Amino acid sequence: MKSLLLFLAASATTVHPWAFTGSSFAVRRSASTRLPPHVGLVRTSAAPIVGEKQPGLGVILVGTPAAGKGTQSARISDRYGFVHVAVDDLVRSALALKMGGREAKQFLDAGNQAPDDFVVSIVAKKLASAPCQTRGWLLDGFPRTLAQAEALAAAGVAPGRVISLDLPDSQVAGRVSGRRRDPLTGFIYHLDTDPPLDAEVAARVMSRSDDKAELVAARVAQYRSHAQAVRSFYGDIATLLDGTWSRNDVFEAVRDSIDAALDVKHGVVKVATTPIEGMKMGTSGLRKKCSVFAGNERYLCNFVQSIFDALPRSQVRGGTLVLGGDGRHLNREALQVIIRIAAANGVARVWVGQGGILATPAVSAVVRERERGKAFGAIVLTASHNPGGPDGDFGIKYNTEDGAPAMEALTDAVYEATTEIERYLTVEGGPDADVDTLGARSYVGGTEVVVIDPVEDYAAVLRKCFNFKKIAALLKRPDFTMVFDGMHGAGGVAARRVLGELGLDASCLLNAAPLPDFGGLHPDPNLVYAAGLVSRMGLDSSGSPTPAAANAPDFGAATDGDADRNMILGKGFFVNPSDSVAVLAANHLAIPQFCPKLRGVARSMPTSRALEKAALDLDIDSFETPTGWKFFGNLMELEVRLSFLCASLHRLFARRAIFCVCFLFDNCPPGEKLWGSRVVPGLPRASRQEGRYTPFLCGEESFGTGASHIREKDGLWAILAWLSVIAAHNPSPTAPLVGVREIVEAHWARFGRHFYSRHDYEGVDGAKAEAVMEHLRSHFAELAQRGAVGGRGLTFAELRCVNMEEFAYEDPADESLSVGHGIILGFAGGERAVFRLSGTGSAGATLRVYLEAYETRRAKLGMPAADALAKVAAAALEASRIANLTGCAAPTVIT
Ligand code: VG1
Ligand code: CO
Repeated sequence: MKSLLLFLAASATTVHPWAFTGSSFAVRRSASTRLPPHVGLVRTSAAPIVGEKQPGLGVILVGTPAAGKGTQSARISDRYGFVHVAVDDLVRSALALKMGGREAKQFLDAGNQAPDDFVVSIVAKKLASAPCQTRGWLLDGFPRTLAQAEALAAAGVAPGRVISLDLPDSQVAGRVSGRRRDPLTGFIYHLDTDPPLDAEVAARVMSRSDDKAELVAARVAQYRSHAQAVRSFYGDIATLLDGTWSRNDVFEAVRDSIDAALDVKHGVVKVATTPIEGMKMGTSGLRKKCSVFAGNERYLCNFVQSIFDALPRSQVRGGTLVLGGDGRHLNREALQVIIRIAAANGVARVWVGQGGILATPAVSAVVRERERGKAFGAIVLTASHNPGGPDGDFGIKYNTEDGAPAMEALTDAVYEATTEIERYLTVEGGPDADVDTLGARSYVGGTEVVVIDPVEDYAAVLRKCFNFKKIAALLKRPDFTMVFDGMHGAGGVAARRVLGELGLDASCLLNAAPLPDFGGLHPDPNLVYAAGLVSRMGLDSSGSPTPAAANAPDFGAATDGDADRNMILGKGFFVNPSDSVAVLAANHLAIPQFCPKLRGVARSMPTSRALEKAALDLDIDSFETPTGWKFFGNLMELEVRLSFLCASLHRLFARRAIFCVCFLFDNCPPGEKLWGSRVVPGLPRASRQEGRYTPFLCGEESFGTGASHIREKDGLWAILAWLSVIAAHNPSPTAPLVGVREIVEAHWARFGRHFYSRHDYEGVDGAKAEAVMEHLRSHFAELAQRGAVGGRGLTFAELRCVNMEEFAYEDPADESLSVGHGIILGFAGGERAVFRLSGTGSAGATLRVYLEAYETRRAKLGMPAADALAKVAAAALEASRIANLTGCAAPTVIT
C-alpha cells in the first residue's frame, strides 16, 4: 500500500487522502424501499459532503398522546439546535389568521381537525424556510396518518429520522389528567410526576383545552389506527420507542437514533482496522518518527479514534475541538485527517489555528478563553523540541477542557483503546477544509471548521499578566538591546505580534517563520541547539562567555518548536532554567499577574531546589512533582482545606509541602502526604473557584517555565516575565542598566547558588538503559543495611550517599498515584544526582542524569558549573556504571 506520505503529497492535487476504500464500509446506506424516489433521505453514493454547509437534518416525532413528545422535543431542539415545529401550534395560528382567533379555538376545541391539504401545505412551507433548512427541524405531532405522510413526502418533506413514542392505553388517561402547560413558557408539567416548583408558575399552569377525556380517547384511537402504517411508510428511518421508560432513558434512545441519522446524512463511514502496537503516550503525548506515521495510514487514524473513544461521548458529540500544531512536516495533512475523524465522531465545530499553527501555550489559552472556554479539548500536533522534516519526528497530544495536558487516567484510557480498536470513523469524499483563510468557515460532514487567529486569545491572556507599558519602556531604552530566536517553530508567530506590539523591531527576531523542518535545526532552546543565538549572545556551548560578549545584546531568548520552552540569556551570560524560575519567584512582584502575592510554586523533581529557597523566604508552599507539565495543572486548581493537624504538620516541615510517596528503603512509610483535597470534578468552569495556590508559578529544568494563566508551560510568557523583572530593576531610565547577569548574581548572593547540569545519553539501547536503572536500584538494600544519614552510607567516587529514593507522586487533587519517575541519590554535602529515562524520545532510550550541588561561599558562586559539579558527576558515574552498562563513554548533550 502506498505510504501515507505519498498519499498525502499526492492528495493535494489529485488523489484524496481518504480515497482508499478497500476495507471501508458505509453505515446504513440504504434507504427504505417504500419511500418515493424523490425523497432523498439517505446518501446512497459518495456525494460530496465537504465544503458548503448542508441543510440540517429533519426529524419527525410522533406518538400516543401524553407519551412525552413535548418534553423530548424541548431536549432534542436544545441539544441539536433544531427548529421545533409543533404542528398543533402551527395549525392554531394559521387557522387564527384565516378565520379569527376565537373561531379557530372553538373549531379545534370541539375536536375538529383542519383539512390535510391545508396542514400539509403550511407544514411544508414552514420546513422549507431558511431557519429550518440551515439549522434542521423537529416536526412534532405530524403526520398522523398514512395519507398525511404521503402528502408530506409529495410536498418534498424528507426527514432523516422518524421517532414514534408509544404509551399503552392504561397510562394515557393518568398522564393526561395531570398534565399542565405553562402558557408563558410553553413548558409542560405533570401534577403528580413533575409539578411546577415555583409557586407563581404553579398558579398559572393550565390543562390544555383539548385534554378532555373523550377528545383524548378519540385522538388515541385515531393514533392507534394509523401508527403502524405511518411507521411502515418510513421504513428503516422509523424508530419505535417505549414511552413508559424514564424520560432520560427515552432521551438517550432518541439521541442514539438521531446521531445515527446524522452519521448517515454526513456520510460517516466505518473503516475496519486492527490495533497497532506502541501507542503509549509519554511525558507529553505520542511522539514517533514521521516515517512511522507516514508508513501506515491507519497509524494516525487509530490513535485519533482512540482519543475520541476514550472521551465521554456526551463531550465529543456536539462539542467544539481546538486543533493546531507547531507546523512541522505532516502537520497540514494530519489536520485534514483529524478533521474528518472528528466530524465522523460528531464534533460540531473545530477551531483550527490559521495555517494549522497553534503554539502549545496558545492552545491552552484558546481552550480556556475562547467563547468563555467552550471547547471540550484540543488535539495538538507537536513533537515539541524534537527535530522535524521527513526524517524527524511527528507528535500528537491531547489537552483537556481546562487547557491542560491530559492526565494519566485519560492517556491510559487512550492507550487501552488503541489496543482494542476495531474500526475508526471518518468522512469520505469532497474537498478538504480551508485551514488558511482567517475566519473561513467550511463544512466537513456537517462539522463546521473555523479558522481562528493563532495569537489573538493567547496575546489577550499575556496582556492580562504583564504591564506592557513598562516592558515597552525598557525596550525603548537606547542602552537595552534584545534578540529573540523562534527556531522556526510556532513561537515566531506569537513573538512577531506580541514583541512587535511592545515596540521591538522585526530585525531583532531570528528564525521567526515556522518551517516544516525547522530549517534543518533541532528546535530545542538550549546552549547546544540554539547555537546561532548562543554565539551572538557571546557564549559557547558550555555557557562560558566568549570575546563576542562585549558587543552582545543585553537580552537574548529562544522558544522551542511548539513555543512552550524558553531559554533566557544575558550579555555573555546563561540563565540556568532552574535558576530562572527561582529568580522569577523572588522577583514576582515585578509581574502584575502575581500581585499582591504569589501563592504557590512547584518544580519538577529533577529541577534544582533553588526554587524552594525563594519560596521559603516568601513563606509560600512549594511542591515537587514528576517530570511533565500535566502535574502542575491540578495544583493550580487545588482547593485545600487545612485541618488543624495538617496545619501543624505543615509548619513542622518548614513550610514545605512536598507531596511525594518515597520508597526510601524498606523502613520508610509509603505516603508522605501531608494533606490533600479534591477539586470537585464536573463543576462548570466558571463556578470553579480559583485554587488556593493561584497565582502559581512553576518550572522545569528542561527550559520550561510558566504560571497559572494557562495550563501549559509558556515560552513567550517567560520572556515577558524576565523583561518585567529587568524593567523593575531599572526604574531610572538614565541610570546604568542592571542586566540579567547582575540580577542572577544578586540572587545567588542572597540565596546561595544551586549549580546544575543535565547530562543526556541519547540513543541508548532500551535494555541497557533499564540495566542502569536496575543497577542503581541495587544500592537501595545496601544503603539500608549500612545506615543512611548518621551511618556510613555508601561512597561513590569521593562523595558519601546518605539518601536514595525512587520518586513517586500522589496527586493532592485527585489522589492518583504515579510511580517510577526516577531515582534520586542524595549526598552528605547536599549534592544530588537524579537518574531517569526520557519519555519524549521517538527511537531508542535517552538516559538523563541531573546533577546538582549547593554553594553559599561568595568566592565560589561564580565558578564554572562543570567545575562545581565535577565531584557529583564522578559519583553519579560510579554509582550508575553508565559507561560500562551502556558502552557510552560520554553524554551526547550537556545542558
Ligand atoms: C522532557 C523534559 C520535561 C518536559 C518534557 C516535555 O521530557 O525533560 O521536563 O516536560 O520534555 O516538554 P523527558 O521525559 O524527555 O525528560 V516539551 O517542550 O517536549 O512539551
Ligand atoms: Co515544547
